[in-house]
Parts: sequence; structure tokens; C-alpha cells
Amino acid sequence: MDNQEIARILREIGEYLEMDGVPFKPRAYEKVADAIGDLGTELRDIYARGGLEALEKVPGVGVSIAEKIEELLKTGRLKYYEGLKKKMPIDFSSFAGLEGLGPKSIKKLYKELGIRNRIDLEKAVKAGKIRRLEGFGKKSEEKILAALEFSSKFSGRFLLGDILPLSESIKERLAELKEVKRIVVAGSLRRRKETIGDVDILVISDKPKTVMGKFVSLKEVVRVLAKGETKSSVKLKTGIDVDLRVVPEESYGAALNYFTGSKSHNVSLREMAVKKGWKLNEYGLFNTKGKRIAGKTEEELYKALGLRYIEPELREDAGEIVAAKSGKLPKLIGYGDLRGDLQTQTDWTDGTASIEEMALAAAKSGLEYIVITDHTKRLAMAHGLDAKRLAEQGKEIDSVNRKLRKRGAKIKVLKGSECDILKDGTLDLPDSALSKLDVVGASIHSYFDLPTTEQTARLKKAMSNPNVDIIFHPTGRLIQRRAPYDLDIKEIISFANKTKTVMEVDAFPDRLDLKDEYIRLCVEAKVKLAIDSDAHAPLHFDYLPYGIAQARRGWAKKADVINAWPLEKMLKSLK
Ligand code: DGT
Ligand code: CA
Ligand code: CA
Ligand code: ZN
Repeated sequence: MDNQEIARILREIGEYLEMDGVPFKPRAYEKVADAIGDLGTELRDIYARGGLEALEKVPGVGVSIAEKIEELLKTGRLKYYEGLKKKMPIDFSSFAGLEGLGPKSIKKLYKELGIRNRIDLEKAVKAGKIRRLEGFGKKSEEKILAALEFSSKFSGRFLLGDILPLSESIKERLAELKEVKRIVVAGSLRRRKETIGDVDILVISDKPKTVMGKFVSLKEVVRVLAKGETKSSVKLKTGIDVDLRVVPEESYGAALNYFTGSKSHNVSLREMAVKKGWKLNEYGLFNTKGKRIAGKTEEELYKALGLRYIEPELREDAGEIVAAKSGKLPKLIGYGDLRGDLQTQTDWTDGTASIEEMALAAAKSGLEYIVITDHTKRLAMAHGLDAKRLAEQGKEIDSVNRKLRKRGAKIKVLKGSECDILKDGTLDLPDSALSKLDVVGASIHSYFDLPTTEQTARLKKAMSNPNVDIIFHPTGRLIQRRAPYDLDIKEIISFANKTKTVMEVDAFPDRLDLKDEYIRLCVEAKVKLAIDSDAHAPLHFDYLPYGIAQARRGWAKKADVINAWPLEKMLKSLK
């Protein structure tokens, strides 16, 4: 049993307890589930080394939860959980992703209408049964319907942040075979799209049979969809399909190009070839006489077509081909270019680690500075800071910096805030508190459904505050879970330029907010960006590359991203 599975069970227990109106405990289960999900070490290893005592040392795990984890690890089952499940056999996972449907509503839907899962819910909505329930009404029914429709739009797609590590791990295991000469992940993953339909892997090999054999017997595989000499497809436990193709060495570049896509990028390239009387396909580029003139590498392919090399993140047929023809492609920000992280949370609010632990983790990820930006008081759930506690935190940051310097650590910790934007656009902390900080981020965590004009005015009001340097996760979307709030994004971007407010690219895998097309609008409007991890645990610094990928997809250069700059220059650029 792995950490993800244990976290899921603990989270469900929390949901059951919340259904029954038990105080405090649900939140404790939720927190511990989050912490375990982000742990980085398998609980079974911790338990094997130090037993029950070692489990109790895991952050958030008390005696009673430690015993439950022990039972799960030892027997693969948990009697307490099974008891809850028997009383109310609800399939929580099928409700996942439905915004606004909490445990209390789920309980009521089960008790009154026998709804156990998403399919039952869809039927009840269609039959107009929800509106007749006491405490629900027509408006709730419409909201549930909208949530169902919103989440089904994405069904069958997966988060980049879930699939990239999985595909890298599969790639590494296949690469161990001596029969594999070369292996690469293509498709939307190589383009770093925010959601992935399926995984496309290319291999060069003289002995495809061995490669296919290992591929279909990977431990994640639950079903073999097709198995052949040059192409196989499997379904993994997580539900995603993986295609593996073996291609000949001489057409590796052409195959990589073809299977990287996007489809519309490919179509445009092919049209260019056809205009010259040539032919382009996954085997190569062929001239009028049918002679192969390119195909071994992608570089030679683009060159033969009269184009500069186009980075995979740009291959969306969104102007990149014209730019490559005229030498106007931007030099994109690189995956190693970030020097700092301007949004991180600690155990002063809803993070799992101390300021010092976060600083050390950031240093290990190669960063030179981080800003501590804990939530502010309106977010009571997260124990947001008021002006007094923020000042105390400032002292702690000073002392951590002294300690780090003594130890010879190169990382510098800056003072900041993720200040809540209130309904009227004013801020949750007074200017006197904010003006003492190095970097102030402001963000919306409430009143998501204001009309566009009101929401836009609210955000603009916050941006016009001279203390507000950055807008964090500017559109508030959660990929596949929550639509962005209604904003006039063009108006916001032009106001950002006017007020010199930085727009964030939040790298958390289910946020990636701003999204690529808005990043591109910022770059065009000369609005600066910050790529932040929004880390709530040390492990989350690993998310930064997802933000960089998103920025690259938005055509951003190093000069557009303030935390790719040295500390002094970054600070000087703020309002
Ligand atoms: P996904 O899987 O939905 O996230 O997106 P992709 O881009 O990975 O799409 P996929 O897996 O269907 O195909 C992989 C690549 O293969 C795609 O990016 C371009 C290429 N491809 C697939 N079908 C066609 C096609 O009909 N025409 C052309 N030109 N290319 C295709
Ligand atoms: Ca794909
Ligand atoms: Ca595919
Ligand atoms: Zn936030």
C-alpha cells in the first residue's frame, strides 16, 4: 500500500466524519492526508525502519492515525474505515472534481435519494429530483448540473503534473534495456500541455520484440490494448493509455516531429513541403524525385523547410511557423533559469514545513532566494496571519537568515505575504503592515461568482495599491475542477502594465494560472511575470518546471520573468 492510497483512505474518513458533523477531526484528517500525499518517503519504509513510533513522528500523525496506518500497512485493510463505508456506501472518488458538493450535501443526497455515485447524481438531476429536496432548490440543482458539465468536458484527460513523472519513470525503466538505442516521450507531453490525453513514446531499436515485451509487462499496466512489432498500446492503473512505437533510426527526427505534434502544427509543415512539391510524413522529408532530404533529426528537418528550430512548447500552430521563417522566434526562458520563488507557504499557516526547512529545500532546488508568503487573516481555515503575527514572522525570518548565513548557505529568505483581496478590492492587511515587506502578492479566495465588471473592478482596485507587487494565481481556476472567475482579462493585463503590477504564473499542477494564452498576452503587453511554485511543502519546489513550461508555451523570455533575475534587480523592479 503506497502513500497515495493511504492518503485517499484518510481523506475519505475525514469526509465521513464531516458528514456526521464531528468537529475539528475532519480537518485533521484532511491535513494529514495532504501531508502524506506530499511526503516524499513511503510510509511503509518509515514503518519498516522505526515501527509505530516512527509513524507518529510524521507531521500531523497522532497516535490514533498512526495505529490506523499501521493496520493498513500490515493487513491492507482498515476495519474502522470499512465500518464507515458499510454504513454509507458512497463512492467519493466519483464525486471528485465536482465543485460545490461537500460531504454534508452528499450525505443528504444519499439518505434522501440513495445517490451513491456520479451516475446516480446525473440521473437525479435530469429527473429534476434535486430541486424538490429540502435545502437544495432549483438554484442548487442548476449549480450541480453546471459542475457535472464542467467536469465532464475534461473527462479522459489527465494533469501534466501527474503524468510527466509517471512517463519519465516508465521511460527510465525501458531505457535500461540494451535493446533500446534511444527513447523519447513525444505527443502533448513533450509540448508540456497542461492536460494530457495519452502518452506517446518513441523508441529506436533493432529488437522491438524484447522492448514490447517489457513494455506490456510494466507494473502499472492493467490492460494490453494492442501488441505488435512496431506499435503497442496499454492502459495504466491511473486510467491513461500509453502508445509505444518503434521507429527506424534514419527517420527518427521525422517520427519525433510527427508524433510530437500538434496535429495542426504538422499540417502546416506538410503544406509548406507540398508547396515546394515535396512530401513530409513520419518517415522523412522527400523531394520531387522521392529522395529523402531530411528526417534523421528534427533540426535538419526544420532547416530543410527553411525554418529555425521550433521548441516543442511552441508547436501549436499559433504563429510559430511564420516567426521561425523570419527569424523572429523568441529565445524562451530555460528550465534552469529561475533564481527565486516568490510564493511559498509555511507552517505559520497552511504549509507543512518551517521557514528554515522551506529555505533549505529551495536551496537544494538551486534557488538563491525565496519569499515567504503566508495567507492573511480572512482565510481563517488556513490560520491566516494578522499584522501582529506577520511582524513576529518577520523577526523569525531575520533569525533564520542569520542562521543560514552562519552555516554558509547561499539562500536568502525574504518577507512577503499572500494578502487576501476582500470583496470590495481592498486588502486584508493595512498598508502599514504591507509596506514593511519585501514582496507583496495579493489574491482572490472568495466571492468567485461576481459579475465580470465587478470582479474586474475588484482586482483592478487591488492592483492600484502601491504596495501590491504581484497578483497571485490571477484567474483562480483549478484545472478540471473550478472555472476561472469572470474577468475581463485584456483589461486586467493593460491595467497591469499601467500600474506596473506583476502577473503570476502559479506552477502548482492543478492551477497553472495564468494559462499559456494569457501569458502570451502579458508578454505582448510588456507586463512582467513571476513563476512561483506556491509550495506548501518542501517537495513542491519540484513543481517549478511546470510553471516554466507554461511560460514557454506563452512565448516568455528570461527578461519577462522577474524571478529569473538576480535578487537586487528583481527587488528594484517592484513598485
Ligand atoms: P493528447 O494525447 O490528446 O494530449 O494530444 P497529442 O498531441 O499527444 O495527440 P495524439 O496522442 O492523438 O497524437 C500524438 C501526435 O501524433 C499528435 O500530436 C500529432 C500526431 N498525429 C496524430 N494523429 C495525426 C493525424 O491525423 N495527422 C497528423 N498530421 N498528425 C497526427
Ligand atoms: Ca498523446
Ligand atoms: Ca497517442
Ligand atoms: Zn492563494
